[in-house]
Amino acid sequence: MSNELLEFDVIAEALIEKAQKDGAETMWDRKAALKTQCGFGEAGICCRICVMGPCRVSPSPDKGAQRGICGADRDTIVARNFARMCCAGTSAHSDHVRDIVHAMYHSSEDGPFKIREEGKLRKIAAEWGIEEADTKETYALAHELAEMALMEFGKPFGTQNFLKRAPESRQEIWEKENIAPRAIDQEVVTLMHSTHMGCASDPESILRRSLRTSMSDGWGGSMIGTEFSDIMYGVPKERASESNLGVIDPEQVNIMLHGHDPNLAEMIAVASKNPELIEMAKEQGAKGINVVGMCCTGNEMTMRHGIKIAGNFYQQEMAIITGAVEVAVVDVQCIFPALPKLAKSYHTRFISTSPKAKIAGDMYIEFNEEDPLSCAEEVIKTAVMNFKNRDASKVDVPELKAETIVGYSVETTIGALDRVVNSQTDVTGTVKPLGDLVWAGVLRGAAGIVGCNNPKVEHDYAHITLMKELIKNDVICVVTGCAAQAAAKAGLLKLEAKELCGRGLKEACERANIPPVLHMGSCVDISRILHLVTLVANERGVDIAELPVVGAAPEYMSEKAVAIASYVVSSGLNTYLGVMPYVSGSENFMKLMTEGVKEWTGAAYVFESDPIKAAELIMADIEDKRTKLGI
Ligand code: NFS
Ligand code: SF4
Repeated sequence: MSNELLEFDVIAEALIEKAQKDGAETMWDRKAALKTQCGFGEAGICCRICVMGPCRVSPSPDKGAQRGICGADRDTIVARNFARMCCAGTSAHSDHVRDIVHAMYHSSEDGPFKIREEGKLRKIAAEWGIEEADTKETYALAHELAEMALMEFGKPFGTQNFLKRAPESRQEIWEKENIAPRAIDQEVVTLMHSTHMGCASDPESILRRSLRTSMSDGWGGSMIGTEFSDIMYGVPKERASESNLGVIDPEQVNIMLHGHDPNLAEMIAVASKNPELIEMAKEQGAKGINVVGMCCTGNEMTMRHGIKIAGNFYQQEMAIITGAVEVAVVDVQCIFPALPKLAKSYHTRFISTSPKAKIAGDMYIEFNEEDPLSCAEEVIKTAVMNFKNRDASKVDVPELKAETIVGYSVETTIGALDRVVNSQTDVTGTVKPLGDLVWAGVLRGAAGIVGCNNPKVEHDYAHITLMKELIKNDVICVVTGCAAQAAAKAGLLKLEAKELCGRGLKEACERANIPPVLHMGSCVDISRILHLVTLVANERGVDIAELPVVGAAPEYMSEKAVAIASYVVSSGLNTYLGVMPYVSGSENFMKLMTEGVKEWTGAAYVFESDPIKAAELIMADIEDKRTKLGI
């Protein structure tokens, strides 16, 4: 285990030592056992798309095998592998969103799934062209909208409804470049087809199709997910929360919610307030029931309920190693299959709930949208009854936690911006103040910083370093996913973080009473960032690519992040990746990603692993955009 990797995270080292003492295996043990990772895989030049392979071709054009058995060269092989990552990433986001839409389809006045934001329901219904959207009975309208959303996954004709939000110039680019996404399922299926053995070999065509598929995530599945979750569970508002492993309370029954789909998490939040279950917990000697969040479920729950965040991706094992988690309950995505085994080193019960992500090794309680509360109650009862099985000698919860402010949905952000303007004389309820701040140079620009943790990068180091560098240079940051949790833990989501900013951003934070880094939610909620950027572009009458705004994923690891980068680039924003995707084996494909794509979308992928250098590149990028705008 390399200790220098861990210096940034003061908690990690102690807990990894504890794991060793407890005989528990962690990702670091497994990483060490893997020894050197496969160079061919890392370069993307191993193909196992058909069973004549696997074919690994040489990274060098001068020596070694140049083609696989079928004749596919390194450009084709790299492009196809990349495309399939976009397919999987798009599928993951969008298919979890499909479940959210199903829940809305099952919503009713007296059932567990309700419509909490009628105004937003009617607004989206009108946006999508449903007639009489302002007068129809609420649940009839919700069911109609849900059916329409389900068609976004499989409609035979047309493109995604939400594309119309974008500036016209952007919509024209998407049409012209043939990257306007059609039905989500269709885009994924057709790209899987294109990358089947003996189909597309042209890397440019494969990259374009990858962009289109990813677009069906960003402007399709993810945007639907955000808007529909808001309609059912509430639009996030500014609220206080806490973050880091110290939110696990040794005196309570601790339930760690991990995964992505707000359906399960919302039901657990409801059930955890059931007085009978709380009473039951007290009978077992606990002070109460403490639900804590991990990864994107943690983001969803903290944004809407202020439920505390136990940590980000890299900390899922550490939470269990504290010895104080009664139940780790999960649904889909980013869950280590190692958790059930790890849980057995402690008293923790591991419960998987989704037929799409049945994880072997401990309990399975299926979550069913038609009777969602029964699963939630069973999970809580299991946790409560497990409290007595805790081994006090193995309990060690680090005291570290940070205060944080979360909840910056587009609506809430606009509300905060209203504090900047004079409500007597200026219009309120728009993004104009944000545009004004950027145009006046008080803010130099904005950066969306998103994505995961990856053991290839020192934990949270790249996230935090990049954010700190940018806010120092008056660039406001909007964050989601595990990057948002990194910011939370580092204290960047507090009002006091303004002290780390340049003069302009500090002043803006003071006037709007916001932190310089805004938590916008889960990774699906990157659609909120797209929406906000779109509103600013529309308000200024410019294209998204003209704005001094960038995307960054400094520590990503998942296929979802690859799809995200691809739809952000397609949306016109340069996207800075801190970890190299598996494309280095093809110089031509890399060139397409870093240059070629710019000619189609006005933006490109930028690879830079050093966050300080990335910040320099971003500042140059932002200043260049400003010069071109003449501001
Ligand atoms: Ni995003 Fe959320 Fe975290 Fe990465 Fe995983 S939790 S959807 S994929 S690891 S940011
Ligand atoms: Fe090899 Fe071609 Fe089959 Fe890939 S598709 S495994 S390169 S023969």
